[in-house]
Amino acid sequence: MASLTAAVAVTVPRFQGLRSCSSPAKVAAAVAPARQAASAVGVRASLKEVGVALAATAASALLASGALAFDVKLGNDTGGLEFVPKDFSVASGEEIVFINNAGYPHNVVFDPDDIPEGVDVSSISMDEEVLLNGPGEKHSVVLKIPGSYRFYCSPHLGAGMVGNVVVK
Ligand SMILES: *[C@@H]1O[C@H](CO)[C@@H](O)[C@H](O)[C@H]1NC(C)=O
Ligand SMILES: [Cu+2]
Repeated sequence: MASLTAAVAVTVPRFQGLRSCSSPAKVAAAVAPARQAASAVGVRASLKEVGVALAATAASALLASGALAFDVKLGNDTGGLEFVPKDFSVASGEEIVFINNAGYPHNVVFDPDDIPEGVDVSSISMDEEVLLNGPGEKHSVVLKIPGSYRFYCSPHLGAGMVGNVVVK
């Protein structure tokens, strides 16, 4: 619960829709009927269960909507040829969004020899020849199989533009 709360607090400001649907007024409105139902049967414990169920529903909805996406910059802010961050971990099923920042063109190619067994590399990689040329252009992936995945930018591989993500 604590980590869920922290994740939501960090990422929600990017999303107007989510911000409004998680406003205190609407949360109170959603919880109020549950409170009445609980007091009607007079079981204190059921209130707690409703809370847990609401949190679980909210967490899966956030995951499905990409609201918990992990952003990675392509090129650092001064045009350095690196992923920012370049070593990180995400939860299985969490969306990773690579965003063109500076020093482009860039791309995101997963190393077929350095990803978990059973992963179809073509479903997560960009083509070596395809480049993100404009600011803010994106490549999004969702990695479900746990393990370590190595990726690189093909035009800048020689310059050491490589990264690694661990899916937990
Ligand atoms: C960007 O990368 C370059 C080259 O690696 C480095 O010298 C520079 O300090 C980095 N800038 C920032 C803002 O991290
Ligand atoms: Cu690059």
